[in-house]
Amino acid sequence: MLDRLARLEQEAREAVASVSGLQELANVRVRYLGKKGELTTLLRGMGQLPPEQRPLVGQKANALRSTLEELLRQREAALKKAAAEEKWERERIDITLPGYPFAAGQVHPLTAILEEIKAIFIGLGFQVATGPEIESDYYNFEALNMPPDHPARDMQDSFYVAPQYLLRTHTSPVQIRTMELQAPRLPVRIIAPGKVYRRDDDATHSPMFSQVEGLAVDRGITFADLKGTLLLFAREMFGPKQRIRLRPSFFPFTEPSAEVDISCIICDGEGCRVCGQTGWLEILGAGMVHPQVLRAGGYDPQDVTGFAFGMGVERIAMLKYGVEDLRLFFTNDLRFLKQFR
Ligand code: 2U9
Repeated sequence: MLDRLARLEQEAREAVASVSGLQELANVRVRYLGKKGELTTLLRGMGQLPPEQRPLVGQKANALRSTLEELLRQREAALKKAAAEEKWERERIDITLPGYPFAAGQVHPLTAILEEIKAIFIGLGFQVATGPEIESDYYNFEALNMPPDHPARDMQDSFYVAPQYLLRTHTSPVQIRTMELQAPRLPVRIIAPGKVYRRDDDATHSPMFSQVEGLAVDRGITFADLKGTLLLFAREMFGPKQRIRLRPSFFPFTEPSAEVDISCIICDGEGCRVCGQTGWLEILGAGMVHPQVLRAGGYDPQDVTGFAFGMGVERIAMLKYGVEDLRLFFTNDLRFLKQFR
C-alpha cells in the first residue's frame, strides 16, 4: 500500500509538471483528487488492510493529499503568472512612438460670436428662447403689427412654403410665442437667437442669416433702460471705451424706433474706410414695443411697457473680425475658417 502511494505521488508530480494550461491542470486535479480520483479510490481500499497498518497508511495518504494540493496550487499560480506575462508582452504599448496626427476642430466663427452675444445677455438676466423656422403668417407679420396691406410687408421679400406659411424673416415670432405662453407674468426678459430667411443675396446679404433679438417687458420699462442695455452690450462686445448713438427710425413693431450705431472699432470715431468716414458703425435696430404688439402677446399696454432690439450676427462678426464678404461664413473654405483658431 505504501509503495502504491509512493508510485501515485511520483505519477501525480509528473502529471502536474507536464500540463501546459489551466484546463489540463484541472483535469489532473480531478484525476487524482476527485471523488473518483486515484487517491480517493486507493483510500477506499484501506478497509482491506490489517488494522495496525491503517493509521500509518492513512497518515501518509493525507500527507500526499496535502502535498498534491499544494503542488496544484503552485502550478496554477505559475500558469496564471505566465499567461499574464504573455498578455502583457502581446499588448505592450511603446509609449515612445509618435502619436497619430489628430485634426482638432474648432467652433465656427459665427457660433463663437453668437455664444459671446448670448453670454452677455444671459449675464444681464435674459433667458434664451427659441421657436420654429417655418412660421405662420400670423406670428411672422400679423402679430407684429404688420397687417396684410401693411407696406412693411413689401420690404421683406420672403420664402413662402404654403399660402399662410413661410420661412421666418426675423426671430420676432419667438418673442410673440413666449409672451403668449408667459402672460400675464412679469417680467419678460428674453433673447431669441436663430436663423432667418429673406430673398437677398450679395456680399452683405445672404438668403439665410442669423439674428439675435431681445425683448424686455415689465412695469415701468423706459427708453433709458434700452439705451443702458445696448451701451453695456456694445462695451462688452467691442471694448470698454465704446460709445453708442441712436438715430430715429421706423419699425412696425416698435414705437419710437431707432437705428443704433457704435463708435467705429477701427478708427475710434476719427473717420476711416470701414465707417465710411462717419466715425460710426450701425450694428442694431431697437425701440419701445408697439402697444399693438404687447396686446398680441397678451399684455396690457396700459399696464406694462417694453423695449426690443434686433441684430444680425453675421454683421457683428464681419465688423469684429474685419470680414468683407458675408458669403465666406457659409462656403466652408478651410483657408478662411482656420484663421479663427
Ligand atoms: C417683438 C417686439 C419687437 C425686434 C427689433 C429690430 C428693431 C431691428 C434688424 C437688425 C438687423 C433686423 O437682422 S436685421 O436685419 N432688427 O432693427 N428688431 S426692433 O423688435 C421686436 C421683436 C419682437 C415681440
